[in-house]
Amino acid sequence: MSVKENFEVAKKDYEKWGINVEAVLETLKRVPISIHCWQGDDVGGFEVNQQELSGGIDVTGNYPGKARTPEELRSDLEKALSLIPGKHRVNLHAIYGETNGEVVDRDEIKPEHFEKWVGWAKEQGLNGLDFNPTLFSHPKTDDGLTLAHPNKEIRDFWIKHCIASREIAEYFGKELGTPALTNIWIPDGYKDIPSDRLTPRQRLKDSLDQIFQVEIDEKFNVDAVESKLFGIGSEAYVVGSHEFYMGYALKNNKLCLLDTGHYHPTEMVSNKISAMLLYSEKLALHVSRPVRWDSDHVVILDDELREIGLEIVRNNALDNVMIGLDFFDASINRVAAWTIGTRNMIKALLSAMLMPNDYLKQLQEEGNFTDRLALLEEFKTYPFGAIWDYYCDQMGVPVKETWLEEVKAYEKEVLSKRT
Ligand code: RNT
Ligand code: ZN
Repeated sequence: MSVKENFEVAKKDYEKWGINVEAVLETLKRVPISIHCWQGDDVGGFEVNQQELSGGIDVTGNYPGKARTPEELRSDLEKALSLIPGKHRVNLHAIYGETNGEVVDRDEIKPEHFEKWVGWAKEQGLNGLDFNPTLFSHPKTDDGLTLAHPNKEIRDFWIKHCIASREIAEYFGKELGTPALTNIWIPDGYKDIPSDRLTPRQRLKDSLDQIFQVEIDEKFNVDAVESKLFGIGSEAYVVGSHEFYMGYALKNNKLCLLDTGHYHPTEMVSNKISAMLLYSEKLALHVSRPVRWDSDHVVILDDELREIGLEIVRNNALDNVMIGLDFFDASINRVAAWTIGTRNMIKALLSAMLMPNDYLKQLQEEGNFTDRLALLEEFKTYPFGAIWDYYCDQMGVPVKETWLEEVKAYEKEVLSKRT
């Protein structure tokens, strides 16, 4: 049977439950995922004085073919984008600017260093660009502290960097007609039990206040702050914890960015979305996959990803949750990593849209937990794959695993020639 024939049969199963499959696919088309550029080169960036990755994050593996230049990174992104259905965004970090061989320190970065990215985004018809100041992999982060540093000069340097970053994002927003999300994540913390948890947090709060004092129209830039539980070298204490940023964001009208790898192992981001959206119109995600000490494995279609999809979809929050990805794996083909993770994110949304969500809510309200559990389980084996395949086909991207052949060909022709 063809993709279309399979679809027609599968569609009937969903229609029995009042699910309008065609309408679902129309909605799905309009959901942008912000794809992180840093999977393509192991969070290296293109600074002239490139520093080793730091900040308590790590990339393991040495799969050949990582992008060495902005051109290579854009070409790899284009390949991945051609294998992912829909119109998406690209998320840049400050270290991905292009300075023409000139040394430009982080406090001096300007929109002009990102002109090529903007030109490329237009040419590719991207949904938009997002941005992140880079407060790691720099001599001024050597002791693991940035915006909470005891030394004012160091704090001021990073404050300047964050303001410069927001201005670059503003430029993206103006050029591309969609606000860029600027997400601040800092590594600040301590390896061992602190003797003062408060003072660094007071300093971080003050630094953020200074950064956000510079007003930027929300039509062009929206700010987010990302918390973390621990990192390598900050095992005992992280200044920017969840409570810290949740309080800060709510009080100052900023977005909380929840990274799914930044919580205790049994603490789920899916459970936080409905709670946070009661108090904040919007929130942002870094969808990732924690595995033991690492928070950044490639996203797979696991229970938590599906649950995140459900929470966004059944609460009508597609316009309220800015979905971004954050993983980096250097042990597999990097274009494949992007493709796998992003396709999975979209699959999770689609599978959530193909559930009788209103009826399931009603069953819960009526206390009919038997029917609820039975249906939730039966829907797991509904012919979701046939709908997904048809969607890919309609969107002009490879169906099923055929995308892998394209990645292999690209590896042979392009990636394997890089040394
Ligand atoms: C680190 C944070 C942060 C980074 C990126 C590169 O734990 O998740 O978002 O992964 O900024
Ligand atoms: Zn993150």
